[in-house]
Amino acid sequence: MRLCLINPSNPIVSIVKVKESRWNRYRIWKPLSLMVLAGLTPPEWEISIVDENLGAPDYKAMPRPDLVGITAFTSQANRAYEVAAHFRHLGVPVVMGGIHATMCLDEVMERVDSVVTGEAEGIWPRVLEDARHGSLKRRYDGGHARMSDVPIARHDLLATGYAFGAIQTTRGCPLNCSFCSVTAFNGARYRQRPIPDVVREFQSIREKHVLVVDDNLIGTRPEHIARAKDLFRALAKANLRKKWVAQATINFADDEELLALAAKAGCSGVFIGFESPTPEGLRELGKKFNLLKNRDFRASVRRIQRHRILVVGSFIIGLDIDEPGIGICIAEAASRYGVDHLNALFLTPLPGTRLWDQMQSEGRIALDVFPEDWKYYTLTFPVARYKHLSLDDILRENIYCNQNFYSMPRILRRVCSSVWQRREPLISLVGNLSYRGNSLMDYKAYADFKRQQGHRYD
Ligand code: B12
Ligand code: SF4
Repeated sequence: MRLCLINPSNPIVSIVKVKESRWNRYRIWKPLSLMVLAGLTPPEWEISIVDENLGAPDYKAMPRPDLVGITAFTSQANRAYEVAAHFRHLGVPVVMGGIHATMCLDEVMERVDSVVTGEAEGIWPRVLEDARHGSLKRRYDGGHARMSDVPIARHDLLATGYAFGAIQTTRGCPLNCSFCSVTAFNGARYRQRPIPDVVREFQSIREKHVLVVDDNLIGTRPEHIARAKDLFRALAKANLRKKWVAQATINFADDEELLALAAKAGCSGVFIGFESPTPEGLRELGKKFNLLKNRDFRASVRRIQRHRILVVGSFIIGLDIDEPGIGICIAEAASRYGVDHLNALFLTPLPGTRLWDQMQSEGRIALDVFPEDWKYYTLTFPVARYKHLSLDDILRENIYCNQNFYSMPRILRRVCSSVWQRREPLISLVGNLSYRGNSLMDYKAYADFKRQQGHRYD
């Protein structure tokens, strides 16, 4: 039995429009979900994994699979349906799962043979068994998995040549920020994989650099932080010789022992969602953690960087309180905090979030012809009507924000300070130049976007 697992591309997020380009933005990150699914698949299945970010293959020339499994974030849904249609036309049954299938069940059901909602661990073997007997059901639900059931992902089934391999050590988040789908999908309970499983899987990853995909690697409670320390100790002891980056909340900076252990275990960078430069903005987003009284963001960032860990700060443009001037305000805040890189994204209502419910009830979703419009749900296009910012305003604010933060003098200042602080100046330079390059490309993307979609914001 042949199983073909497919991660569809989103042509809009390619850096260059040539699909086969090596410089596709998402070639950097190795997609994890399908490697996990492969890890759950019994040996009688011959598995191939296609990541269309490496270039869409000629499906006609491939041996005919007995079953196709497709994953998709919302922004990949359009292409997912094209791929599904191709295989269904050949009579090959198609199963789709992942975040989009879970949040937009009815839409997906119309376009594939079978949908798996939730996490796959508890249900995938049954789906395969049914497929083998030609008795696939229209819908399965995996719910939330037991973390000891998460298999060692089949990292060997995808090509090398990604900048980062990927691993997951925890799922779920209790914080439930209004714009984020993680609590809705993975639940509010913070669930941790057994540490020996994580170490074993880390050892099986071939890439030298790894993205730990956890939404918050250190969690929120003292017992979560104690577990993170145990994990870091175990990774250091295993002497993996790998560098990894992760996502965490700003409380990562509050524990010197945690930082020292993370660095010793190979942590070289951390993504932190600052989200808004103002307390009103944080309240609007429900980002309670960043609202802790007396938090000195600059000192927190500096404490992390002292351990030679780069800090990437993420901010959102387009909150109800945001007015013209917000772009520069974010760039100034990010420079004041001293982050190494800034990632500014548009507030985007993703299906299944509280923000989606609110914007939909207020009739503020501008790009709402689905599934066609999903391709714009990359957080790099403004898909909604914003309270105090017209389409022109919000695009301009993002451009001003990046122009300010990634101006050559500011880049040089950051690189010099990393020389001075003896922290990877080369990585800082390359990272800053590549963010600057990406943002320059956004200008053209925005012009095209305005020409094609501008009338829908009136
Ligand atoms: C790592 C990551 C990335 C990596 C992705 C690498 C890759 N190609 O996979 C990068 C940095 C590239 C990325 C980019 C983006 N991301 Co992202 N990302 C994540 C993150 C943190 C982890 C994903 C992951 O690997 N999880 C681990 C795997 C094992 O879990 P999983 O994917 O859910 O898979 C399980 C189940 O869903 C199910 N399943 C999945 N697929 C299938 C298929 C079948 C057939 C079956 C049966 C089951 C099944 O089984 C798996 C095992 O249980 C998630 C948050 C999260 N907790 O999931 C956000 C998340 C997926 N990203 C999100 C977003 C919005 C984006 C971006 C649009 C914007 C951005 N700039 O971040 C881009 C879009 C990329 C694109 N191609 O268009 C949203 C998606 C919401 C949505 N409705 O789509 C999430 C949920 C975060 C959030 N804040 O809400 N992301
Ligand atoms: S943005 Fe981060 S902290 Fe907030 S709910 Fe999502 S994963 Fe949790």
